[in-house]
Amino acid sequence: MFDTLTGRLGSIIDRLKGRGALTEADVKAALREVRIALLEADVALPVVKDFIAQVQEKAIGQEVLHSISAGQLVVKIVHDALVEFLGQEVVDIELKASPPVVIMMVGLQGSGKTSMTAKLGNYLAKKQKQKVLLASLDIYRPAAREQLRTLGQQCHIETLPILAEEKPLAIAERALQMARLEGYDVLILDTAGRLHIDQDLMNEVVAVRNLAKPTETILVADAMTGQDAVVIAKEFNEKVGITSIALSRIDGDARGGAALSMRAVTGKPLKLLGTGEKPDQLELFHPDRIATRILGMGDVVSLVEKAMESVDQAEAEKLALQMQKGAFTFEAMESQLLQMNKMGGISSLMGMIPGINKFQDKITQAGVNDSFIQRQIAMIRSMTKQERKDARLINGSRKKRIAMGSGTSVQDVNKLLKQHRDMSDMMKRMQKLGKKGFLRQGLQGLMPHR
Ligand SMILES: Nc1nc2c(ncn2[C@@H]2O[C@H](COP(=O)(O)OP(=O)(O)O)[C@@H](O)[C@H]2O)c(=O)[nH]1
Ligand SMILES: [Mg+2]
Repeated sequence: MFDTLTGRLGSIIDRLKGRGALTEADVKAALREVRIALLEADVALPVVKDFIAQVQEKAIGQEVLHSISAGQLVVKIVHDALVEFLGQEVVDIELKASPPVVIMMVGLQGSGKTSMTAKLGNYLAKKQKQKVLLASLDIYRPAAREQLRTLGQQCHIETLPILAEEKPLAIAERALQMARLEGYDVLILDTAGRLHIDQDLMNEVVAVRNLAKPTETILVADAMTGQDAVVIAKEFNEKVGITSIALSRIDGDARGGAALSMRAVTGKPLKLLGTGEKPDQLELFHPDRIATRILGMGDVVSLVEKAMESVDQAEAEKLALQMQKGAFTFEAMESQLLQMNKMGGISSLMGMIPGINKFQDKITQAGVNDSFIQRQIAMIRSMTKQERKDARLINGSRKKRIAMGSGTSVQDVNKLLKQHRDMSDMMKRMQKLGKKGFLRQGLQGLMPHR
């Protein structure tokens, strides 16, 4: 799946060859391609719009490193946004409840529920060492229950014995009893589906839910589902309340849009992927792997990551060298500020520093935020070469000029100068601490004191 998306994004790389910061025009042009690619991949329109808006916000103004192209950077940004959209991390099937933990599979007919029931049962039994019971509540489709029994037998998982003429609720009741009496850890209920969403189906599923009180209600959907994905996901989530999503048939030629749409519309995590008809053809959902698969450009993404790392390292070493000479110039200060920006700005840096939460209020009070950093960079850029090397040159009229040039005030320039003094004092003290200590203190040194 995801082939068209991959092709589209490839052409973006070729076209965007610029250096420097990404301009709005660059980003807009690239995002037009991304938009078409997502629509071609069957991602629902409202989801596409949201996604594009998010990427745009992140991309504009990003600095392009020398060792990569603007196109490569855009791919990396799109990749990261995809990961965020798909849900950052792997979420396990929830088993924290008193046994038997009930898992209910819901979805349209033919979506792959019965197969997914067997796959999940097999996974929980083999990988998580759970004692699993499977039960089919599908009395409508001929031989639906036998289908589950056969699949169960293939992987040596117990299924509820089949009784003729039994209604779904009664089957659920009996399954619960058997699971309790015989000490099963997990009971998976495979419900019936209809070709289209209808009220009877929903009522039945809701009744089963109320009786069995599942810990997980997993919506199973065919990965080939196109624009319908949004309707299906919304409907099941609103009427039944789902806890997670499983996609079947990702081995087919599905374009993958359903994954993005369903996750975005429900906010519920994707957890399982069916990769074939057999009970062991199951993958846990890894957002980063899928994002990379969508882009088909894992190599580009890791290239950009490496480039970012090495540039940071080169910059840090250059700074350290300047520090050793005892000179903390505005150039050094600027490059430190730029690095902060590159790492996602002050807010994301804060998120990465353990224990920083305590100081969050103070930092906000002091007016330290991303636009504060931007203003500082602007002021430094309005200085002459000499001024950047020697702060003592900056007198009253120069301050006025710098303020004018950067769209700030003389007061702002004074603050910057004070901060630069504080930082260079600190840098001198810090030389003794070594590089690690320097980096840590260096960040703190950016905050205005008092
Ligand atoms: N290739 C492939 N076929 C699948 C997958 N999941 C289910 N199927 C097939 O799709 C058909 C319908 O699946 P089933 O589990 O019976 O759907 P249900 O009606 O929702 O229970 C069956 O022929 C399955 O073998 C999958 O991940 N890959
Ligand atoms: Mg079925």
